[in-house]
Amino acid sequence: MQQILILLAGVAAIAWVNWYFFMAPKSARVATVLASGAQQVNITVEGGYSPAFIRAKRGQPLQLVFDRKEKSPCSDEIVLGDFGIRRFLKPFEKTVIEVTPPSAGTYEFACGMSMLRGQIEVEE
Ligand SMILES: [Cu+2]
Repeated sequence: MQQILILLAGVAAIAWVNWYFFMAPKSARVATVLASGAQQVNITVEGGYSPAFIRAKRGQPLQLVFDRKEKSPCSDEIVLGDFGIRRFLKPFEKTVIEVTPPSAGTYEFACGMSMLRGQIEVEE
């Protein structure tokens, strides 16, 4: 009996580890929908992008408000390759970049050197 309990505990622990590392959803921030119908999300830029995972809807304007709280040269530029956008982010200022994701899928954004990265998960 005791052996069965130990076995069950072991199986449960393995299942939990698998879930935690492979199946737990990446914590994504869902863009706020404004009265105008546009979607908006604030992204803090400081040694990375926070949040780095954003969830938004297809076909609606999406305003990415980059709030840069540093002057490290790494985050000088923001690049949204899928939208052909490369923009300078002024230190300690907010820069709004508006895009309209044309279709569902994953869109990436990164710094000018592709060291800092983020993703926009677009749903129908
Ligand atoms: Cu960089």
